[in-house]
Amino acid sequence: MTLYDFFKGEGFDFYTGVPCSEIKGFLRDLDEKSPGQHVVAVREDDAIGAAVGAWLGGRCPLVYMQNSGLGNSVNAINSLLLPYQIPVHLLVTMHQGAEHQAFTYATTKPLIDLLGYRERTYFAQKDTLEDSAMIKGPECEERSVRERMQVQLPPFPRLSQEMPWTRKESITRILESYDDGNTVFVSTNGYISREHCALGRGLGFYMAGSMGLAPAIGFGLAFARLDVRVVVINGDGGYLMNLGMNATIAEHRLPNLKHFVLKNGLHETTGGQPLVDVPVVGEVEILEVRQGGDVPPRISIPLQDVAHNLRRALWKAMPSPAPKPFSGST
Ligand SMILES: Cc1ncc(C[n+]2csc(CCOP(=O)(O)OP(=O)(O)O)c2C)c(N)n1
Ligand SMILES: [Mg+2]
Repeated sequence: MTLYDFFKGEGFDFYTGVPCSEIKGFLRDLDEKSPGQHVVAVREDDAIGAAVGAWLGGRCPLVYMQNSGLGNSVNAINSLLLPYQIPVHLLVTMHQGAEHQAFTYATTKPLIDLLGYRERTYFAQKDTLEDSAMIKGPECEERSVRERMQVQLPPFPRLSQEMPWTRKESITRILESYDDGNTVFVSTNGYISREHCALGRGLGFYMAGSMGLAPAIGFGLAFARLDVRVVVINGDGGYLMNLGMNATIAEHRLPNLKHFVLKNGLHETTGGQPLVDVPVVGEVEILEVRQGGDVPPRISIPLQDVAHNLRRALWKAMPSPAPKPFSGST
């Protein structure tokens, strides 16, 4: 059985990752046979973020990576997948051969064990899985593949640029302007998600850790669910940490995704250390935000409830097969 047939049979219906030659047959199959379910990422942690978004939207995601990409993924596993209990499965290739790969090869499985991620990790070499008997299958409500439903959504309204507002005023204005009952707000870690959570309006995903991945999560959700609008509320620190994701977002041109960056010129949450200026990469709206102001309350909600309740709410809002399935390459 090919890797492609195996994973399809397991019920996976969203695939993303950074390519490795060990699984080139699998990747070719994905491109040929599963348009609308495969996104090539530029970093492995971006892929994990996108997989989280897709899972929130009702998909069963698989993230593939070369073992050298596991190092890029540790924070996403530790501060996103594990605390929110989001069952993203990994396919890690055991690439080896060159001298510089020896250390990575030797530490890949111990690292997965240390992270406590063995039961959701498949290992592969040369387009073949190593024994996968100990891997839990995807825990999805339905194993049948959901089509991406193209639904005519109203365009995003424009936010007027009278500035600068405080962080709280800016977030309030974004929530008020975009909350139509069908919009999910994804906010970056630190003061921004704390403020967003305290304001508690609309459907929300409050990122506690995984700095830099808010746009990846928003992208995965918007990609999986063309019938839902997604607004990402990022900080300039979070944005600068991961500019590559914006290039991926620009390439896919999703009409249902909006990305705001609240620019205060600081890492304000960690005490106000200065930041370099933000370049505009792709479709991003940069809002000047006044420095200082009130410190928002700490988030004290169970993180797994945030993720699982949001997925349930979005699952209920899954369009029935009335709208036309979308098969293009948005
Ligand atoms: C990988 C990682 N590095 C550092 C931190 C510490 N940290 C938390 S919030 C934050 C600043 C975020 O800056 P920005 O996105 O501009 O938001 P602001 O605090 O300015 O509102 C930092 C550096 C972290 N959480 N994760
Ligand atoms: Mg900032």
